Parts: sequence; structure tokens; C-alpha cells
Amino acid sequence: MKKTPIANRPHVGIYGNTNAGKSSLFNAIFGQDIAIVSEYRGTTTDPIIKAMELNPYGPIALIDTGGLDDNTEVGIKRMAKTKNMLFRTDLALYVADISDFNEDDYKKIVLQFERYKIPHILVFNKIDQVTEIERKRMELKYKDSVFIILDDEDSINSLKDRIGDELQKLEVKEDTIIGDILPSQSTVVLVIHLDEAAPRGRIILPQVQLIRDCLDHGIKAMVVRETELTQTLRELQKVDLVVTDSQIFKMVSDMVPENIILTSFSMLFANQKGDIDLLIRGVYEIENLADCSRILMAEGCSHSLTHEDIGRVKIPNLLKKYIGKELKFDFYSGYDFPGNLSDYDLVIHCGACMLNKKAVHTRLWFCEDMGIPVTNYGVILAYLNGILPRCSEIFHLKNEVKTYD
Ligand SMILES: Nc1nc2c(ncn2[C@@H]2O[C@H](COP(=O)(O)OP(=O)(O)OP(=O)(O)O)[C@@H](O)[C@H]2O)c(=O)[nH]1
Ligand code: SF4
Ligand SMILES: [Mg+2]
Repeated sequence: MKKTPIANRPHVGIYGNTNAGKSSLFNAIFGQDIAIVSEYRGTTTDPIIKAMELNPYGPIALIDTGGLDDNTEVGIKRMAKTKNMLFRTDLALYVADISDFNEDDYKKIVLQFERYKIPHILVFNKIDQVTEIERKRMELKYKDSVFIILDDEDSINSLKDRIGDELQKLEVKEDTIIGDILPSQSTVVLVIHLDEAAPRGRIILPQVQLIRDCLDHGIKAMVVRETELTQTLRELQKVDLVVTDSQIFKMVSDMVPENIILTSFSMLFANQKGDIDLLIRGVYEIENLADCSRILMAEGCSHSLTHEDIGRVKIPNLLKKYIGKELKFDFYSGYDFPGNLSDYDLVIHCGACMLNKKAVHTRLWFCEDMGIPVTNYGVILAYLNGILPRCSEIFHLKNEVKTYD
């Protein structure tokens, strides 16, 4: 049974006013009572996110959120948490109690959906509470919406089908890290650096994901430390690509002959989840940084020590040394961005292994819209080490390589 990491699943978020029936719908779609349902407004405080199979579509992540119409102090905090979910939502369901539909509230959230480029389905719930005539009137007025009763399985199944159809249109199915770059039967050498900050007894998620992606696409992967790399390259007859940890890029670049293409784990993830061209354009903007320029180090989760080392220590030190100026770094982790994004001169993003594609894209759009250059750890390390042209070569070759796939 294939278990897709949550970050690789399209995210379907359920939004709406308090008591609209969001949690009831979450449970009905999920097929189990996970979220607490009650007749009291404001029951759901923190969003819930669960991985599930949406048949026949496939794996998705389903999100239940707190209501949007509560202006009390607690309600405002709850709404902030709900709005953070917009960053990662690929498709939204706006649930409305048919007998208590507030069109102004709906229009307000639609503006937010548009800002975050999220398509949505308007779902009218509790249709057992209104007359047939009222229901027909609403059906005529909101032609593209779906009408459900939670204990009517058929209506839930039609909604599930509609969700699947909308997701198909978005083409946000699980995508590949390397399978669209190299043809099957290619040989890749993955170089993993095991220093004291590396977790004991295991390798980190991006490395696991890349190995699995190689297996899924019939790409042969040889996993080595840098100490075994030279010997490995001598022994293998054909190597199509070497992928290395960004932190030892310079050393590995010196070890890998010029005729073998080299890139980093972070560059591959940047290409898979983000916009590699934008991230490369962003990195050249470091040449324009001035004394006391502000840089946002944006991380996708409360990182492990390994990442702390790269994002919090290595990159800031390298960058200050390269620019020769005092720079001010702020660190932020989560799916969203801090409210003062416009204060920054540059955003440097982590590899985003825990973020879904939509969350990364939303962050990049926000930077682009505000005219703030954005790059990521892998791209900046390659740039500062003078090897960016070499490690981005694979992405320019991608289209040619794809033709004999
Ligand atoms: N009659 C009827 N009641 C429903 C239906 N769906 C949900 N309810 C009831 O509506 C109430 C609110 O449901 P919830 O699922 O907790 O609503 P919510 O939107 O999650 O509410 P908050 O978490 O407070 O924002 C509960 O008492 C549900 O039993 C329905 O289709 N028909
Ligand atoms: S999401 Fe970012 S900070 Fe978190 S583990 Fe992945 S690369 Fe590191
Ligand atoms: Mg709820």
C-alpha cells in the first residue's frame, strides 16, 4: 500500500462560518469521527489536517478549520490560524448552512481565495432544514454549488466526486523529484554527509524521498559518503548525475569530473516544489544588499539541528563574509509568512521538504508580488561557492533528457 507523505498530497481545506457544519463534513469525507462536532459555535479552535485516500482520485490531505465569523479575542486568534491554512490549500470547500447563509461573509473569503489562487467549491449544508422551494431557489441562484445532507451518503459521494474532478483539473497529483529529469535506467550517485549533527541510525527525509523517487522511476541510485565518492565514480561505468548535500557542494564539485552533471538535494527540491528560475534570479540580488539589509530566513518547520546549522549559522556567516557588510537576519518557521514581509530585502527559503507545493508557490508569489527577491538554501550555497552554473545545468538539460524517456 503506497503511503504518500503529507507534503506530496494535494490539500483540500474546509472553510466557513462557525457552526456551518465544517467538522461534520470533515468527518463525513474522512469516513470517521475525527473532528469534534457540537451545536455550539466556535468548537474547532485549531485546524486539523489528516491524510486520506479520496477514491477514485487518490491521496489527499484534508483540513478542518475554525470558523471565520467570530470577532471576539479568541475568535480572531482562531481566524489567524485558519488563514494560515490558506497558504497550503490547493482546493477549498466553503461550507455554508443553507438556512443561515451570509453572502457578504462568503464574498470576503472568496477574495482571500483569489489572493491565494485557490479554486473553491461552495457547499450548502443542512438542506434538511429548509423547504424544497427554498432549496430550489438556492440551486438556481448558486448554480455551481453542491447541496448536501450529512447523513445522506449519496450527497457526500457526489461531493467527493466533484472534489476529485476539481483536483484533476489542477493536476496537483503527487509529482516527482527526479523522474521527469532523468529517464529510467539512469544511474545516480547520492552523496550524503554524516557529521555529528546528522541524526543517528537514519537519514533525513529529503534523502529518503529522493531514494524512493529513484526507485519509483527505475533510476538506479548508489548512496555513498563523500569519502567513498571518488572510488565509486571510478567503479561505475556510467553515471548520469551526482546529487550531493549542499553543505559539501564545493568539496564534491572538485571530486566529480567536469563531464558528470552535479546538483544538490536542495536544488532538486527547489525545482520540484518551487520555481527554480525565480530562485536563481533571486540569488543574483544579493549583489545589491547594503549595510543592515534585512534578510528573512524562511523555514518550513521547526527544524532539526542539521538545518539549524545551515540556515541559522552557515548561510548567514557565508553571506556576511561574501558581501562584506553587516546584515540583519530574522528567522521564521511555518507555512505562512510573517506580517512584515515588505520590510525585507531578500528572502532565503529552506529546502521545504515538509511543505506541500502549494505552500511553497504561495510564498514565492507573495515575494514576487511585493518585488522581494527570493532564493533558497541550496541555490545560495551553490552561488556563494561559485558553482551555481554547474549545479543548475541539469535543469536546462531537462527538456532534452525528457525526450528519450
Ligand atoms: N440538521 C443538520 N444538522 C447538521 C448538519 N451538519 C451538521 N449539523 C449540525 O450542526 C452543528 C455544527 O456542526 P459542526 O460540524 O460542529 O460545525 P462547524 O462548522 O465545525 O462549527 P465550528 O467548529 O464551531 O466552527 C452540529 O450540531 C451538527 O450536528 C446537517 O446536514 N443537518
Ligand atoms: S521543511 Fe525546511 S526546515 Fe523543515 S526539515 Fe525540510 S528543509 Fe528543513
Ligand atoms: Mg468545527
